[in-house]
Amino acid sequence: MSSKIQVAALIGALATSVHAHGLLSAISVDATAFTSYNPSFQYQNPAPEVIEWSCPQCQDNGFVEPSMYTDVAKIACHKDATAGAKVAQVKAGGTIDIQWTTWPESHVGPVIDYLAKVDDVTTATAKDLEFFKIDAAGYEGGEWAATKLLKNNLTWSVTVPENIAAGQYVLRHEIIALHSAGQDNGAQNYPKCINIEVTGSGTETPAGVTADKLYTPTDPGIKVNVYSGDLSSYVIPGPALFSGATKPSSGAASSPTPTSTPVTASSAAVQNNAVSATPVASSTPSASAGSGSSAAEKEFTLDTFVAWLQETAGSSSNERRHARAFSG
Ligand SMILES: *[C@@H]1O[C@H](CO)[C@@H](O)[C@H](O)[C@H]1NC(C)=O
Ligand SMILES: [Cu+2]
Repeated sequence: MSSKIQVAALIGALATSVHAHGLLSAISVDATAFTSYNPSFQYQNPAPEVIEWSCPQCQDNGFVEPSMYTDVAKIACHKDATAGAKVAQVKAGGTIDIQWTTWPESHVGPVIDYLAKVDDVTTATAKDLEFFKIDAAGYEGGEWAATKLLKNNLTWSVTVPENIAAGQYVLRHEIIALHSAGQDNGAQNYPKCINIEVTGSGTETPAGVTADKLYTPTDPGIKVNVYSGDLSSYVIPGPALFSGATKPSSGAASSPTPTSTPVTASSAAVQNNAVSATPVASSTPSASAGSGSSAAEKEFTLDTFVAWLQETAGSSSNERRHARAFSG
């Protein structure tokens, strides 16, 4: 059996067992808990009314891909999402804690938050939303924002800018997974939208852009190989951060642990199911192709190992990037 076939078999065997993306599990607005949306709501009558936008198509916990970036209905709040029926009140300067149900360790990338001001969030549609960026975290202190979120009990904290005008806003919270982003159309956007009503005496009304203007498939922060090169120069995609935004508080707050090579997993991330990639990877034709990213320098968990193998093998179909049973 050739080494190529062995690797392919291994990918097939492992990939089906390790991918599971998240939904939001909890939303806490100024310490008040709100119910998050679940795609199973579409089968309930009446469907629960929540502050999060509805996405019946999100049952696969899947993603929006770069080929959809110009389709505002897809990239704004996930595929054809519609406005939540409820609104959470929050003081300007207040905090929104967003918790995910789960997140695969391999799915590294930035975490970005936007606001869009609208008259009535409960009747807004995707194309009405003009987003300005209030929080953006990429690769800092040797760690991806998505990894910080994962370590922080799957939670990201967003601070509502103190000086923005009172009124209703859609908060767009997004993880962009970059584990396959070295390939064309390989980035994966996981946007979630939440209705809030900001109170206070702020006066700023930052200009925004509709979601179809946020990203392009070739942005340096979208089409990027995270297994090589200097990640500390990673450029977070999207428009500039609103000048009144507060520094991200959340996962970004603690434990900067720079590592010698950007792709080396931190020890905290290496769990009991860690595998050493060296024996298998040395039989992978492209594994030793320079640039400080050879397998010998890395330690993997099962999940990050599969992602790395897939990227190295150059597989490009969604089926390989994502076990069908879990994510589509
Ligand atoms: C993590 O989140 C879960 C679910 O919300 C909660 O029950 C648990 O107490 C949290 N753990 C920590 C360490 O905060
Ligand atoms: Cu995945």
